[in-house]
Amino acid sequence: MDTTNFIRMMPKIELHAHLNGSLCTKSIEELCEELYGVNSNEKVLLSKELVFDGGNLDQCFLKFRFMHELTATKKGLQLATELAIRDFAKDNVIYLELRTTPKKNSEMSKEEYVKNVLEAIERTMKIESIHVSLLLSIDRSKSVAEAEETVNIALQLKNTYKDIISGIDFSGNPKLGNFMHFIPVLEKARKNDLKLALHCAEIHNPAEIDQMIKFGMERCGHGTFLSELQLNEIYRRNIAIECCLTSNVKCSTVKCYDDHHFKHIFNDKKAPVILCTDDCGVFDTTLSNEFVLAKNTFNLTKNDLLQLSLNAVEFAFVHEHFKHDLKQRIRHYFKIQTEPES
Ligand code: 6MZ
Repeated sequence: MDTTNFIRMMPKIELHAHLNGSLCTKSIEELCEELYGVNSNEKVLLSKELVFDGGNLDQCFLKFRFMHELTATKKGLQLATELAIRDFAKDNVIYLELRTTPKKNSEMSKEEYVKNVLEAIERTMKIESIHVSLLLSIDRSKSVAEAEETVNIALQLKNTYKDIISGIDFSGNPKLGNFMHFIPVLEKARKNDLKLALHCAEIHNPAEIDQMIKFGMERCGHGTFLSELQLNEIYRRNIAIECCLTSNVKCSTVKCYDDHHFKHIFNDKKAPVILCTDDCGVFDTTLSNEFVLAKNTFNLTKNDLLQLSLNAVEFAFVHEHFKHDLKQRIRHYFKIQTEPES
């Protein structure tokens, strides 16, 4: 089996995927057809709307407006959730942590938004062989009151959906909002057993990065601009770094793949690394593609691929017994695929 196929068939773990960024062109077309009944010419135009060919973070954030329109109805949101999960399952992702920002609109309150996503997750898990957890995202460009509402919804629904709701993500345009203002809300989440995945060091902002590391988190999203001192602290605190190669290069926070911080952090064992897609629809990628990219750019061995997969399990927001199952499935795949056929 060649490496690309080996990676494609490999049971994978995705821990950093924004729902509205994870709709591929085909899913967007299916959504548009279902919601508006658009014809094929219109579909081509819509696909062009979706994919982000490259630019800066601000330009990338404009893309989400289009997806947010599509998921502003119960029908659109549920279908989008199903389609996103289906695509990860097709790529042999066996455990997915999806994250999304609860949004209020004329049809739904924020709580109803979350309930619709949860319903779609439960339904899709019965059809696809994938386990899905949900992180609720705090958008740092919005108010602290909105963040508080999001944490309260997570806490309220956690009892009913205890195997699905697992934590809080802190995301949104990193140039906006002040992290310090969100500390009391994030502290409340942590005190109530919600795990934290914070977008940290996606841009060069040393003071904020120090504040975030000091506050603590289970996983650091991106970690692009961590200094050596900050990396040492990340290591000491056993925080994993979610590396999103295509996302960083397309948003120009990293110049090219060869220069990606993955190389230093993974090769020099600076901190546990996890490979993730971020927004596989917007960046036109898959988790398999990210693994192939990493393997080819950084000359990874099969052992490295195994290590990256096991890192992801170790830092997943799930119970120990489920981690054990996931690790067994991954190890089994590597064992049977690397042994010579009899
Ligand atoms: C920070 C990002 C992001 O929540 O509507 N999001 N936040 N950095 C990134 N790097 C490119 N990519 C996506 O999914 C889309 C939302 O996720 C966050 C942004 O807040 C974006 O609006 P949901 O499902």
